[in-house]
Amino acid sequence: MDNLFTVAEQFRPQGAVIDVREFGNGNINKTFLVTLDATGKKHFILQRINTQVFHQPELVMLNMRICIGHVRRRLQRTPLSGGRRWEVPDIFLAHDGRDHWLDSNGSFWRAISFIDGSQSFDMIKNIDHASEVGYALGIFHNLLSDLPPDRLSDTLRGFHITPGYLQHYEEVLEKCNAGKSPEVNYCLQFVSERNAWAHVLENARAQGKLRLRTIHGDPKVNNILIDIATGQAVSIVDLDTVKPGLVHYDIGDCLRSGCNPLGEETEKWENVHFDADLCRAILQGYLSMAKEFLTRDDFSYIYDSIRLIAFELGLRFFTDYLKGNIYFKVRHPEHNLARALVQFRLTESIESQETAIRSIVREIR
Ligand code: GN1
Ligand code: MG
Repeated sequence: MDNLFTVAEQFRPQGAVIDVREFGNGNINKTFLVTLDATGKKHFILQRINTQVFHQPELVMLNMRICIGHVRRRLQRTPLSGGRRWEVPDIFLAHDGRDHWLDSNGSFWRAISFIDGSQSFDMIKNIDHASEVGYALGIFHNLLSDLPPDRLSDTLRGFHITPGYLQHYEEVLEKCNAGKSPEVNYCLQFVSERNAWAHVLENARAQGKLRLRTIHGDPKVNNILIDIATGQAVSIVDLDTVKPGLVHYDIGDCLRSGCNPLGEETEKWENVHFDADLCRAILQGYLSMAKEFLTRDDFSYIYDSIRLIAFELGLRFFTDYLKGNIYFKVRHPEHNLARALVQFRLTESIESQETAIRSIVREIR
């Protein structure tokens, strides 16, 4: 890897680079915060895209540009009500005018602006934070609701198609000889009991009940930036997975992340639970912006989407554990197993509250 300062300097910074340090907790790409000696903006974000995951990073950048351009035009025409602040990152160009830079090893780098006065949290803090997280996803879907999804490329084939993850899991399982610890047995059993149901969203899509839209793909709590001064959501970042999909993937992902107060990295997986009050707050925030474009069928699959995306993420972590930790970055060999246990425990908690969750959806739709 080239010297990080050299990489940062490729993006024509308005000042001398004085610091580059790792930033955030991404599981796929590497993210750095660059600090400049400048009178104007003092920071920007530098990222190395994991090209083992994103095989066509140029298309990731193109999707991002289309999406940012669309949101900017919409906001110019109709600013958010109440003069609310909403930001989209700027993409910095490299010296050759491109939106990325390849280093001598072929690593793919890009730079975007840092949203001033904002911060993000790995875990949900309280009810107000939850409703802001939901509101942010609602704004995002609302602002992109008139962008035809076929304008965007499919930059990550199979992303959130649960039956595909199941098939991959079966293939991995056949080849690996996982030690049969009680935790591994729990996971094996957990997946086998939900095999048939896991097709629920893709079946609904095949039946024409749900349709593709432009989605974020990864609207978890720490991708939503909160204004330090007002506590309001000001941006949703990590636009790598913006592509055609079901909004249900996003709704499910936002809720599985936002309603798990212990967070997805907790070591106390037995204590993980799904908090229905946080769920109500997130959905209230979300639906205040999304009601107008959701259909009756969309509403009827919200419960399944929450259960499914928690299950799916558990399955993805567990498969990666069985495969030897290829996809998600890990800090130790059992890390993906621990993450899978968290998501499966969360799924169980969601299942045990099905009636309550369905009635929350009915109450606020
Ligand atoms: C990955 O890299 P990061 O943290 O933004 C993953 C998401 C998962 C998430 C779980 C492209 O996102 O799907 O929900 O980890 N992104 C990809 O934390 O697979
Ligand atoms: Mg991401």
